[in-house]
Amino acid sequence: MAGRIDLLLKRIGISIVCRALLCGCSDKWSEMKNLKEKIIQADSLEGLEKVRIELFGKKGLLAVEFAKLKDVPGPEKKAFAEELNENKTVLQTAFDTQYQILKAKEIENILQSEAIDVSLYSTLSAKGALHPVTETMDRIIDYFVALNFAVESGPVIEDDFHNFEALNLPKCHPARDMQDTFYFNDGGLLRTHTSPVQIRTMMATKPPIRMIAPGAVFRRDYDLTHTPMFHQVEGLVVEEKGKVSFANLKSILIDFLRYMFGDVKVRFRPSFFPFTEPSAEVDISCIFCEGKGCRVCSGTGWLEVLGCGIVDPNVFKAVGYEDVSGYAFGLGVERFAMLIHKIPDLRSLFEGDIRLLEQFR
Ligand code: 2U9
Repeated sequence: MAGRIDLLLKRIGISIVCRALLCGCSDKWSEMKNLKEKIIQADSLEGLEKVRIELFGKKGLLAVEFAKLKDVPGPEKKAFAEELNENKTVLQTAFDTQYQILKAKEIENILQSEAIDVSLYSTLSAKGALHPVTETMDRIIDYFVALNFAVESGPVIEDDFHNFEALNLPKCHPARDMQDTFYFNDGGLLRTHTSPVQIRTMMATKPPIRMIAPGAVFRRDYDLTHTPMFHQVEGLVVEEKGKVSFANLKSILIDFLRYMFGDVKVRFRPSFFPFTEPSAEVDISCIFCEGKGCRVCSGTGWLEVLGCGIVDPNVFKAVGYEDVSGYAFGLGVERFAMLIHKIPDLRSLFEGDIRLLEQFR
């Protein structure tokens, strides 16, 4: 043991005199010597801390010895104090050295126990994936961007003019009930479609216009196929009067729907929207039964996917456009995502259940 102490003391550069002091020359210091042994033998930081308290603590050995100084007779006081201080230095150095040794050991143990073998093969993968609605939205946007449509956005909190009035939906118009609205007390509302973005774009720029408006919209609806918040992509093309026709609208939408759903038949059914005249609803042949009739298409062989029409002149009047014609269309992104990914309940898209999302990795 004396050999080990000697070795350590040499390592920490303690003087021969001090070693003599600590290595058992004086009985007076035997307790300190024991504590120094304890320091060197401490094999954990907790153990070392206990020795520190015994030695350097408020009521520790050194404090007790220093307190005795006042009772040492005058001629011996200086030697006593010097010896005490030298011992204190030696013990402190021994303590610091042992602390560093034990701390290094502790770090080494942590590094070893927490080491990750990066070469190990793992079947567990926490790879992320785009939400099916985002992915479908991106695909739709990509199509129209490739055709040089600008992508526009606008506020989600709207006013009556941009959401209804300018779109040929005057107050008390029964068609307003088609889109049950969330209102704020000050008359503001959550937009029920992205059409106000087209109104704002037209009011801010001159024709021609070729734009899509993707974004979240809000309606008071909640069932298997409706959620209070969903996403739309609407499109608008405005040109000089006579330059666009329903034929242009048909051709672009047929191409778009085949890009989204593959080799489907497309049909246009006459319909009504306040902002377009004439208007049509657009169906594709059922992608589940190829038009034979199944549960998803309610036996009809057709799936309704979007609405469209020639922009009503009243809309152009509201934004101050003259001598123009245009077409517009609108679709629900969730409906597209449900059909593409065969998701039966729309609400599952918004539950944030990782098991659903994992299927789209
Ligand atoms: C302006 C002029 C015309 C946008 C249009 C539809 C037809 C349509 C629905 C599809 C499913 C909404 O999400 S959905 O419920 N949309 O059928 N949307 S025409 O027409 C416009 C828009 C803006 C200035």
